[in-house]
Amino acid sequence: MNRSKKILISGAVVIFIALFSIFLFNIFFQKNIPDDLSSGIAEEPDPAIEECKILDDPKERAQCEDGGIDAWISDKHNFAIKSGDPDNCNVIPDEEKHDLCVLAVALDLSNESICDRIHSEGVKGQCAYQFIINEKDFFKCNSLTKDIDREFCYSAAIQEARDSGGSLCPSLSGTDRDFCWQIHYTIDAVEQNDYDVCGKILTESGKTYCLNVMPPDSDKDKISDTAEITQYGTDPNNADTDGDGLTDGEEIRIYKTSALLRDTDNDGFSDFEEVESKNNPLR
Ligand SMILES: [Ca+2]
Ligand SMILES: [Ca+2]
Ligand SMILES: [Ca+2]
Ligand SMILES: [Ca+2]
Repeated sequence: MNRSKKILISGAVVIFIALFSIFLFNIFFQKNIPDDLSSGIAEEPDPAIEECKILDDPKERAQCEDGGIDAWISDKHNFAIKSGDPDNCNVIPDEEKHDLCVLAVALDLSNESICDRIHSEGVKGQCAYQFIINEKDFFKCNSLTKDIDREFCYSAAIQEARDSGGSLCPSLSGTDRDFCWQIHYTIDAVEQNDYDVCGKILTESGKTYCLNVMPPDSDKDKISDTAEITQYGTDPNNADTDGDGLTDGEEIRIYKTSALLRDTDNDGFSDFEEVESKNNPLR
């Protein structure tokens, strides 16, 4: 084989290897390249639109695919309420969402009999419960089976009477009356953020209930732990932070003196001494 033939063959081999490498590289690259690089933007299916597939009616499905399933359901709710017809909820295939749609119509029309069209027992109970709460009738609350529901119901009835400037409690008797005052004063205590209001409740269990509803006050100085830490800088575990004989609660709530200084006005007499001797501890 002469020299020029050798060069020709080596050249052909080099070209072959180069072309084969490009071929292999292409196969590898096509396989491993992420979809979104090889075909532009990724086509991830939108789950909200995927869910629209459960709808048989092509018109509804198209409407659903427009904004997703949640927007579609919300549209159906609004339409059912606007039309005042719970049958318009029937287009919603998901049982619970259908039921909630019917519940919304029942409440909007204040028509309790519509609750009967709800399929699931859970939502049906919720519908009836809502009507009892809305009636704000102390005695009807008794028909609720869960303690927490009954309490909420009583509170709604008592609050209603308070809002119209009166109190429901004097019209009741026996344990109903005691319970009514317990709720009434607990609402007052929370509203006024005043632990003393709980003391107006006659039964011991009622007082405890009220104090449990109020925010925790570990040292019982009538300032909540949170307020001591974040608002006043006093010790939540010491009723008299500055040790002057007046509790943190008395200083902050009654005498407006500093709960951190024994002698707020720095006149040589402690806050306690001035309060005892009826002098002004502030000047
Ligand atoms: Ca406290
Ligand atoms: Ca304290
Ligand atoms: Ca003090
Ligand atoms: Ca003083």
